[in-house]
Amino acid sequence: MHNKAERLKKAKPIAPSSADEALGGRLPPGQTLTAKFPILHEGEVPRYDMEKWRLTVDGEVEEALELTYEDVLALPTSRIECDIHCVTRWSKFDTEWEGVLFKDLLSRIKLKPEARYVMFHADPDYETNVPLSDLLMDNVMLAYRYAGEPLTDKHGWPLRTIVPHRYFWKSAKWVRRIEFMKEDRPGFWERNGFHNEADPFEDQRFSGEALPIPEDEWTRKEFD
Ligand SMILES: Nc1nc2c(c(=O)[nH]1)N[C@H]1C(S)=C(S)[C@@H](COP(=O)(O)O)O[C@H]1N2
Ligand SMILES: [Mo]
Repeated sequence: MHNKAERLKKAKPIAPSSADEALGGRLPPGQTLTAKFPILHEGEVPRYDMEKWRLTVDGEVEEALELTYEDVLALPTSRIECDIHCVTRWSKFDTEWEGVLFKDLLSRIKLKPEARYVMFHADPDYETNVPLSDLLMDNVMLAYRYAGEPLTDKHGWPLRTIVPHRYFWKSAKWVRRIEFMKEDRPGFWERNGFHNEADPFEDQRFSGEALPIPEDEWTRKEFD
């Protein structure tokens, strides 16, 4: 008697089968939404003498670059809005960043044809690897402002990367060197049991057996 559309119109609203549906498919599996901004890193927050600070771009490039902070600020500025997802199970929606799109930096560099992967080197002694093809998207950036303010030191001032479509450990705070590579090489967490690709929507957390991270661990960290 009724076609499907009619039936749907008459049906009482039903509870979404999962919280994720209510969130419009934006929350990856196993993640919890937070409004606060957790602060996570290994080691101490670095301090800089900005006169001496440089961003090095090297590896499979025709000519290596050494950029001062002024050089970085003089590159075209863009603004992005994105959701971020940490492997310790927190996600934060609608974060706003300002900085230089990776593809705008790339347009200033002559890559060697062999360049296919990138290692981001950061303080203190942090590395993370991403395929070059992944960095060409419109929302991958070297950020120096968050939510309309300069980055705070704990969130990566003076410069951090934002790679929104990968778990947040792929977004290096305090980035100092961008190395283009022929072959892929694992970074810090990638060598320590975490997934090389790290796609939150594919639940790519670990390279082997799941590591025992307590589900509420992130709630005990520092926030702002
Ligand atoms: N240099 C550096 N960058 C880093 C890390 C780190 O330990 N050192 N931790 C990563 C991880 S695991 C996460 S979740 C995010 C946290 O960024 P936030 O403190 O701004 O939330 O930074 C990433 N970038
Ligand atoms: Mo993380």
